[in-house]
Amino acid sequence: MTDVLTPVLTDMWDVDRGWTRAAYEEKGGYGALDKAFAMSPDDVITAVKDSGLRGRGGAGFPTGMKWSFIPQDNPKPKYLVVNADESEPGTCKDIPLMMGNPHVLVEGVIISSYAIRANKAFIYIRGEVLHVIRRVQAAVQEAYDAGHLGKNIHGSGYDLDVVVHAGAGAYICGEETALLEGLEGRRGQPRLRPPFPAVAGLYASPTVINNVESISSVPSIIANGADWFASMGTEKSKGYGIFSLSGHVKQPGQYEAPLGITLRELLDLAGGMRAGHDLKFWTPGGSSTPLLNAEHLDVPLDFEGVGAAGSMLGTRALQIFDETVCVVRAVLRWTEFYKHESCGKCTPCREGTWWLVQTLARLEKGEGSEADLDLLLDQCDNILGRSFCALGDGATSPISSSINYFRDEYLAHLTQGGCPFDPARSTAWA
Ligand code: L3W
Ligand code: SF4
Repeated sequence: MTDVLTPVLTDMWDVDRGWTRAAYEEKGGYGALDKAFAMSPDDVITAVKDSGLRGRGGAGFPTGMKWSFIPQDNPKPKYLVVNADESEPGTCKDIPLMMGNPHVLVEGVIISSYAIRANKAFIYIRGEVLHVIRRVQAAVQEAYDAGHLGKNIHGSGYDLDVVVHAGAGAYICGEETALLEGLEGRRGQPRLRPPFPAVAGLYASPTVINNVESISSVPSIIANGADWFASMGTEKSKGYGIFSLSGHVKQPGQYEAPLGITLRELLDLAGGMRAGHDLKFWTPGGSSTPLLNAEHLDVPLDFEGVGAAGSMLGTRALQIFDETVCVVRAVLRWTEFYKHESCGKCTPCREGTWWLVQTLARLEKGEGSEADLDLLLDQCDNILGRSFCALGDGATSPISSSINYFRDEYLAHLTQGGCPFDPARSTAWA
């Protein structure tokens, strides 16, 4: 059994008014700032590199390495941008983190900006969550009032301003370059990479973009040391993270644990599956990550373990489905989401997601033929690796993985002339 650690990121969530500066400071918050200011910016980057922290937004790129790509001989201003556009279906970790502990994010922003020598940082929050925007804005204001932000922070000679920006409600703006377009006031569509943002990002200047949870992990690394962080997790996926469990579990919610924990262990923490039901399929990291099934209960939830099982760790958004759910209907629902959110820039995704929905909807209604399964896989092949950004690739993940594990269920729709889970057609519906 993996040791479940003392909460770090979630430790303020149950504290009375834990989102206030007073409560955060009472627990030692903002203590890592002076420790960081006593170090050179390069030493802060080295500490984050040594900790092994990898990006918590889905891709797992090493955070310290990303920071070290910022060219310091470039005379342009440097920027830090926090990607708080959490919109991946099932993903619900950054929003509760910002609600429960906004100051750990603000402290992380200050230390990270100092490390890359940025004097301006942006926190880009998805526009639909006005309550979160207000909470983070209030925390930023409190940090200014206490001298944690602004000029000559803590007498260090270092200046930093933070802007909280509300997005306009497009999933694609979670893609880092579409986010930058949005921040610059343009329509949110991805840019060609390279150049990566580290070289030419916001206003064509060197920019680090990191997920909320990545930046919020930085104060604990500086406060406790890189070795402390690296002592948790697995060999190549260090540290802890927030796993969000939703769906058919007794206690859905966010569980903070070292990387490498398994679904079986997380289910123990969440009270198990709802009474009388069994696990059928699940996503390890949101709907963009290929589905897994009950055979994968003991897969270590780290980048390598989930990869070896044929999926991706992604955002650690575990959506859990029991045997009462029709996988075809679930996949159709996700695919409609991708079709709706496709930004339209490239043909494989813009046209392909439309075709995927047509074919899936036909199958779900029992009106297709077995050849439609091959057609679906062919459509996926024409999107995967041919799209401009990861949205197109992600749209194919639930389809190809569900056909792999549940081909018979697709075929049952054809033999039964519709969804076998429909109460009018079957007793499988609970
Ligand atoms: C400089 C290089 N920088 C890579 C940087 C790059 C980025 C980071 C990772 O997609 C995934 C996606 C979703 N020089 C660099 C370099 N970088 N090479 O490293 O880059 P990349 O391309 O591997 O991934 P990405 O574009 O960041 C993220 C998956 O996560 N995902 C996420 C879903 C959505 C949310 C949300 O709700 N906001 O997180 C879930 O699985 O499908 O595969 O910073 O610049 N040579
Ligand atoms: Fe836009 Fe989809 Fe192409 Fe990405 S893959 S650029 S979301 S059309």
